[in-house]
Parts: sequence; C-alpha cells; structure tokens
Amino acid sequence: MRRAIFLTLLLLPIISFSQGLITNTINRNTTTLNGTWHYIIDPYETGYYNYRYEPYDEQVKNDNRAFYNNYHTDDKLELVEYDFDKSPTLLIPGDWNSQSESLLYYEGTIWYKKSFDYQISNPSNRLFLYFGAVNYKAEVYLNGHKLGTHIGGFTAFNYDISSIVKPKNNYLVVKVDNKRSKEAVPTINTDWWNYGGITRDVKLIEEPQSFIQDYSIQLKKGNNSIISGFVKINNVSKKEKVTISIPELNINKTIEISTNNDIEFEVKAKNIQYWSPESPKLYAVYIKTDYQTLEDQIGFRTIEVKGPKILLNGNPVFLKGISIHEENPMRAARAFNEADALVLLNWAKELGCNYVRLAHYPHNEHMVRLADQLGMMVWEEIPVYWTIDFKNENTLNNAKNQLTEAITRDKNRACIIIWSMANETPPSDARNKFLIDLVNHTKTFDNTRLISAALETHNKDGVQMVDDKMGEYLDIVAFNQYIGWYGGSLKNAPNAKWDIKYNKPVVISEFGGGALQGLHGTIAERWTEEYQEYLYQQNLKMIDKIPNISGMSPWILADFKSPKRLLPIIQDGWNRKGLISNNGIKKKAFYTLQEYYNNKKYE
Ligand code: GCB
Repeated sequence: MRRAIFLTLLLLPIISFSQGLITNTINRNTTTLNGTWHYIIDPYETGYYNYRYEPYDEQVKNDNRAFYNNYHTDDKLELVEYDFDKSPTLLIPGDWNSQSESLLYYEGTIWYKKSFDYQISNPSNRLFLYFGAVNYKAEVYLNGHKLGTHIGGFTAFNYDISSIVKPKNNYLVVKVDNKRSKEAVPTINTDWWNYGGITRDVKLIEEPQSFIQDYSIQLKKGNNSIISGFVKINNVSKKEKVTISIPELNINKTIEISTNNDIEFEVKAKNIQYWSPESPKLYAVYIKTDYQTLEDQIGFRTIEVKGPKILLNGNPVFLKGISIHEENPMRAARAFNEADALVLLNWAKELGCNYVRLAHYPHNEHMVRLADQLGMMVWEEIPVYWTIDFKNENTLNNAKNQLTEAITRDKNRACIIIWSMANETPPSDARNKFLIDLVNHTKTFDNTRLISAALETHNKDGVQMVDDKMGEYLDIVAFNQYIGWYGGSLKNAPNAKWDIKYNKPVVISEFGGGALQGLHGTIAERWTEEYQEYLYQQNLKMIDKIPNISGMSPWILADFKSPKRLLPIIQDGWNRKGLISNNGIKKKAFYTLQEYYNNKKYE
C-alpha cells in the first residue's frame, strides 16, 4: 500500500451537481473530443470498487487504484495495475460492439480515457463538457474529480468544468456500464442490440459567464400567427435584455430577464410560410444577448387532432411512414452521424414517406435536424418497452428524466409531431398509472405536440379489439399488429373486423414480417421475399378498411441486429423484417409499400 493512497480533498466538494441541458449545441462555439479514446475492459469493475466492494469515489481518501485517477508513476517498485496509455483505442462516437470482435456481445463496464489541452479564449468564459449519449450508465471524471453520473443511453447531458479544466494535460475518464437490469429503462428484455459505449458526439462548449442555455420558439398552441415560448439564461447576474429575431418575418422581440428561470414571450407573426413535408421551410432565428448571438433554424407548423383526423397546418394529413432503428445496417453498428442519418432518411424518402417512427428511444440529433430539412414528420419515443418495472418509483423517475431530456433537446424541431410514451406495454393499473404520469409530465413541457403510445390489440370472437384504457389519454390511438406473422391468416386479413373504442385518429405503429433478401419462393414459404411481399399486400388491403385510419409506420426500414433472432442461415442475429437488407438491397416488399404510398389518396 506504500504511496498507493494520497489525500485529495478536492474530490469531495465538486461532485455531482445536476446541470440543465444546453441545447442547440450544433450551432454553438464547440471543440470536438471525438476521435480515438483509450479503453480498458473491466468486467469486475476493479477500477471502481476496492476489494471490500466499496466504490472508490465514495471514500474520503483518494486511491490511485481508482481508474479515474489515470495514475502513472516513475517509481519502478510501485504497484500499479492499469495503464490507459498502453491500452487499446476505440473510435468515439461509436458503440464498442461493432469495433472489436471480442466486444460484440460484451455487456458490462468499459473505462474510456481521453487526454486534451484547452486554451479558454477569454478568462471569464465558462467551459462545459457535453455528451450526446452514453449507453447506459456513465460515471464521468475530469482530472480525478467526479463530474456526475448519468443514466439513460439515448439522451444528452453536460457538466460545467470551468473550475477543473486546465490549459494542458487534462484527462477525462468515463466509466460506461451497459449491463441490463430489471428496473432500468429499457429493461432486460428488448428486441434490439444493446450497443454499449460513448455512442454520440462528445464536445466542449465555451460560453460567456451568463449565456443562453435553452429556449423554446414555436407556434402557440391553437394559434397559427403567434410565436411563443421561453428563453432560459444561465447565471443571470443583472437585468439582461434578450432579443429574438427572425429577419425573414420582420420579428424583433426584446424581453428582459433577471432570473435564471424560463422567461416566457409571445410575438405576433404575419405571412409565415408553414413547415410541411412538401415545403420544409426553416427560418433563421437569432437569440441575442449583450454577450452572445445564437442561431437556429426553426420551422413553424401546427399539428392537432380533430375528431378522427390529424391536421397539419389545418389540413388532414395521412402519415405515410416507416419505423427506423438508430442503426446503420451496412456497418452493423449504431448510427451516429449526419452521413448515417442521410442514408436512413433518404431511403425513407425513396419509399415515399412523409413520416418516420424513430424507434424505440430518442435518436441522435442529426436525425431530427435532417428530418426538419427533408420535410419528414417524426414520432419520437422513449424506451419504455414491453414489461418494465411499472411499480418501481425509480423506474418512473428514470423514464420521466429521459423524456425531459429528449423534449428539452428536440422541442424546437418542427418535424416532431408526436411524443410517444411507450411500446407494447401490458395493461394493468400500475402500468396505466405509470403511463398517465408520463403523459401529464409531457404536457407540462410541451403542449403543442400530439401524444401517443404503441398499444396492442386483442381478438374477441373473431373481432380485433382496440380498447386499451390508455387510449383515453392519448391524442392518437396507435397499435402494433402482426397479422400473418405472429398469428392470424393472411388470406383473410383484408376482411378482418375491427372494434376501436375511441373516436380518434388511428395509426398502425407496426406491422410486418421477415424475409431474407435474395431468398425466393412462393407465398406459402416463410422468409421468402414473396411471402413478405404478400404480407404487405394483404395488410395494406386490411389497413385501408380500418376505421379512422390516419397513418402507419410498418416494421421496419432495414434489417437490424438483435440477439433474440437466432435462426441459422436466415437470421444469424438479425431481425429480418427490414424492407432493405443489411447489405442495403431493397426487398420486393419495399416496392409494394412504395407503390401504395405513391398512389395514396387522402383527404
Ligand atoms: C414488436 C416490437 C419490435 C420488434 C417487433 C418484432 O412488436 O415493438 O421492437 O422488433 O415487434 O420484430 O417482433
């Protein structure tokens, strides 16, 4: 133990202050920390717990055995059993599973280390460390100080590092743990790959002392000529003037801010060119203070429900959609950059979509920014998936936090028309209470968008029933149904009878079936492209007859990796319900749906 322990009192005072999310980082003054990071695989969490299984970061005395100390010594006698600089590297952003064969199935802890220098441009400025997402649990340390813990694999978070960062030789250490657990969100059981690691961009954000942290600039609910919202300044020290300007609309609205709270505003707007899939107009919007001008590109549109119709800018709209996982199938990896987003959304465009369901968790910001530009309406959801621990209050708080972080990041994107609370959750009192809580929570943050959840149907005396109690609380009644794949006859599907309890727009959030691209045969042979094509033909005929049908997002754009899909030769670890294969080749059913969308009439 000689010299293994030394005291740093600094460890204690600076830990874990929870910090508000900084939004629109894409248009801020940032420096990337993407690139190669050293990593250590640590299945026993040796760098985190001492041999009594007590976390090092909860001890009064600092311990060099804790990996976040990134300890090095010149003393050749001293025992040190880790060394980041002699360990291999991974690319960040990026999941670890796809970067090393030995990590394909790994679920557990990996430590990452990145060293960097940073010269702050003005001594009074502040510096923040921002992560787009880390799956699932991140413990973040800078120069040996704990910045905080973040839970949830698909949302962004940041820390103020102004008092810790140095001009030279900073070491940033992140412990990432993607072990699944029953009470987590998502829970143990999912049908997608549990990609671990620092899966999205990491950046440093330099801001003035007092800066624009967040804002909402959207059309006011129920009014297409008032732009309203709020601005949040971080660290207001005196009365400050903030101007919101939209030059193309001749808007220049100045508000006064004297607290750190959200300050609301409203301004009348004339001659707005509304955002729509046909004309995805985005306006340059500037938020200005004495110290800073922040630009964003924002579209304005209304979205509402009237009886059984969805109205976009007052006109009925049919959601011609497709479900998408955040995966680039051709890399068999998590998607994370604009190039990946272009591949996925351009496929959806080619399919004839005006809408995508981003399943089953919030996707990276490039996806929604690009959807805004391409005119693709979006359903965004959180990973409240299948049977999670509905009775557990921590689980609820975790889900709420993920929802808050998702809405905070994306609330200015016109493309997002639906927040989804959950997918295929089994009805019970506890589940209803859980989801109703999420619905109410969403409404306190954003009352302008529609709320939905992917529900299920059940069959009663030959009739497909949609009567889940949650339907009462949702603006859109959405459900997944797999006639012709998990049950039911395809031949009779077009004549299926439906009993839908609610007079609300109905959206089929999933239907589909698997096919191995290149496998051909008859419609009587599962896994052939012909069977999948027939499944689409029959389902589309059936869907046309469903009362109040307002859209759909079949399952799914592309084959995706899933550890649950084990059939040799056919699946080999892939869910084959994609309309496009993992080599990027379109299957026959792609063209069936494309033709349907191209000819779809609706009013
Ligand atoms: C579902 C789930 C989705 C699965 C899909 C399937 O209902 O929502 O996550 O991947 O079915 O392929 O079975």
